[in-house]
Amino acid sequence: MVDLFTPKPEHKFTFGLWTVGNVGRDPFGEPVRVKLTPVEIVHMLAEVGAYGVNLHDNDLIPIGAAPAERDKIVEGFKRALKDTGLVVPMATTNLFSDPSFKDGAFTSNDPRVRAYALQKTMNAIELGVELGAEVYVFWGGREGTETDASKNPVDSLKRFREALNFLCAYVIDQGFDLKFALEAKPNEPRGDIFLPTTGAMLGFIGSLDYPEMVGVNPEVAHEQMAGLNFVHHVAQAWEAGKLFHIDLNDQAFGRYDQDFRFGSVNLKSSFFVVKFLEDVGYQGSRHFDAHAYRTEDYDGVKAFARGCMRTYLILKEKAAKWNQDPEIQTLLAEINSDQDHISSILGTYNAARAADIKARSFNREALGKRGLAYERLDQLTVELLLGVN
Ligand code: DIG
Ligand code: MN
Ligand code: MN
Repeated sequence: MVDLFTPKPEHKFTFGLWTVGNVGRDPFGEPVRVKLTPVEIVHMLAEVGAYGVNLHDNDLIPIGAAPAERDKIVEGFKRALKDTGLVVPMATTNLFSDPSFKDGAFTSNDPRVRAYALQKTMNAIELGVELGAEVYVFWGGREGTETDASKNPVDSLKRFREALNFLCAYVIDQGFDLKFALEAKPNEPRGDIFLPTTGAMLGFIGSLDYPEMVGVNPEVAHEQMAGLNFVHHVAQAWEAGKLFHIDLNDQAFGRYDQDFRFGSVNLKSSFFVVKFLEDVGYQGSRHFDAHAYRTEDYDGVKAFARGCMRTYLILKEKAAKWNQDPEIQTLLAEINSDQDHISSILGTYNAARAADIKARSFNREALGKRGLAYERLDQLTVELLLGVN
């Protein structure tokens, strides 16, 4: 059935090979689904209506594969992309699965590991560029500690900065048209991961040699694991011109990284994420870095993928309704009214403005007594989401 909520390429919905290809292994159980080939995953994503597919290097090329095998795999993958019309907007490096990265990659205490991580990333960047990727994600899943006796956090930041500067310079030297997107996570698989939130990443980018090349890839679950408001983080990244990519999923607070289907836990915060992205005209991928419940077979995995995209589109339609709802918009106009025409004295400093503000008399009691009608506004939002208005 084709309806308003049927995904189309213009929606730019993408999934990683590792998401719908997740075989359901977890720390307490073995795989529950057979492993699909990357080509089978591409065809499954085409069947559910995705626009693109993302990948870590080793999602496609087995680690240690000979160049001839690598090229053969890439050719077959490119054929599947051509047959289905799917694109590869984003690529990244797996710097967390192989035991050599057990103590991190760029922040490892072993310079041989740091050098190997650079080599692996340069090769993975070449793979991503060959497949057409325009965004390159760095998620430092092992860049952290269990005991702070093991690493000096300042040295770790310097090592991470050195690696990113090196790789930015490599991309420039190769003439690649590629932007870097840093993805934060507070913990798991390490006890604590360096640069744990998108805010920390935004503060770090300014210290790099090529800050204009580097943005962020906020993930819903990762900010919510830290108890933070995801849309506030996305808004700060957007306002800084650094929202280069986004990982959509869902998460219950105080849990391990659940990577649930988008909108399956926090409907209201998912609504405000979609509303923000659509209101500002975000042009990037809507990437679902999520996976189906371990209970599911591949029909369930397809239902999971369809659910991510369908929920996004339903919330997109709700956001349009919210923006047109007369009672909501009237309330917002009242809430933001400039009753005494005060906004004219706010803005950039000048001596006259400072004198004017200092000379003003403000009725502090009246300001404190004003009712802001947020309860009514939020109830209208909830009722819109519940479909009663
Ligand atoms: C996990 O949230 C990370 C890795 O899956 C990947 O490096 C990145 C890309 O979305 N997200
Ligand atoms: Mn995650
Ligand atoms: Mn992610």
